[in-house]
Amino acid sequence: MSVEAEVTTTGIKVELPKSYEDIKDLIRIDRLPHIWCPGCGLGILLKLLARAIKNSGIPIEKHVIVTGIGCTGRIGGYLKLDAYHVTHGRAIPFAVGLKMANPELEVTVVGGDGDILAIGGNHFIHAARRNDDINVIIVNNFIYGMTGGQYSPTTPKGAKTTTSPYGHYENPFNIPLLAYAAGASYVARWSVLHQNELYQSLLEMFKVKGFAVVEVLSPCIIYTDRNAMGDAVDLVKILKERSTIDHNANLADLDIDFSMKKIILGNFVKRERPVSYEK
Ligand SMILES: Cc1ncc(C[n+]2csc(CCOP(=O)(O)OP(=O)(O)O)c2C)c(N)n1
Ligand code: SF4
Repeated sequence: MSVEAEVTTTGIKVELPKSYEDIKDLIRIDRLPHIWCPGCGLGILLKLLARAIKNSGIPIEKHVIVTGIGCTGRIGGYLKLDAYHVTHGRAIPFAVGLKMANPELEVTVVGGDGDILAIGGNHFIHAARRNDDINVIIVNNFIYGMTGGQYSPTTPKGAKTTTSPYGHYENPFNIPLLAYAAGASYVARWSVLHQNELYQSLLEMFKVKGFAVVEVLSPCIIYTDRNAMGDAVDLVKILKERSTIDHNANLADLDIDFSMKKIILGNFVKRERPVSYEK
C-alpha cells in the first residue's frame, strides 16, 4: 500500500510505503529512489528524523540539516526543508556558523563515524567543549561505507576492512564517553532497530540547549560482508539480541568490541552547562 506515487527525476515511479503517511510532506519523493543499499539502516533514520522534526513543536522552516560526505551525508537531500550538503568533515563548523548567525534556527548535523570523528573529529570535540547549541546525530556503522569499507575511528579492534584486511589493530572511540568528556549536554545511543526509543531520543535532542549527541548504531552490508557476519539483517538480529538498555550505565563500559557481545543503549547524559555564546 502506498501513499504517494510520483515519477521522479530519475524517471522511475516511486511509491512511498504507508508508514510514511504522516511525514510525506517532508520527503522529497522526486529524489527517490535513494542511493542506499538494501538492508542499510539509513532509511529508518530518515523516517524517524522526519517524524521527530515534524513533531518537535519547532516550525519546519526553523529546522536546518547539515551533512558532510558519505552515505549518511545523503540524508539531508531527501528531506523537504533547508539542508546543506557540505564538505567532508566540516558539517559541524557549518552548523555552528549557522547557529551563530541566526540563534533561532534548530540546527542538526547528521554524519557518519568517519565524517564526524575522523576528518571531523577535531570539530566534534571543540564544539562539545564550547557546548555549541547544535545537535549531532552520528550514524555509527563501524566503517567508511561510501568509499568501500575503510576502517574508521569506531571500527572494532580485530575487524576486517579494506584497509585492515588482517584485522584492525587500533582501539575504537567510545562515542558516548568521548562526547561526555568533551562537554556535551546530552548524550544518547540507540540503534535503528530501537525505533521508538530512537524517535523519543531525537525529540529530546531538539529540546536540549547545548551540544546534543545521538549515536545511532546502523548496519552496513560492506562491514558485515567483510567480517562474515551475514547480511545487514543478521547484524540487525545481533543488535536486537545483544542490546541492553541501561540509562545509568557507567560511560566507560560502553565500548563495543568486535564480538558485539555487549551493546549498551540508553539516554545517558542530560545536564545543563552554559552554551558557547552565553556570558
Ligand atoms: C576531503 C575529503 N576526503 C576524503 C573524501 C572521501 N570520502 C568520502 S565519504 C568518506 C567517508 C565516509 O564514511 P562515513 O563518514 O563513516 O560515512 P558512511 O558512508 O559510512 O555513512 C570519505 C573518506 C572526501 N569526499 N573528501
Ligand atoms: S555502503 Fe553501507 S552505509 Fe552505505 S548505503 Fe550501503 S549499507 Fe548503507
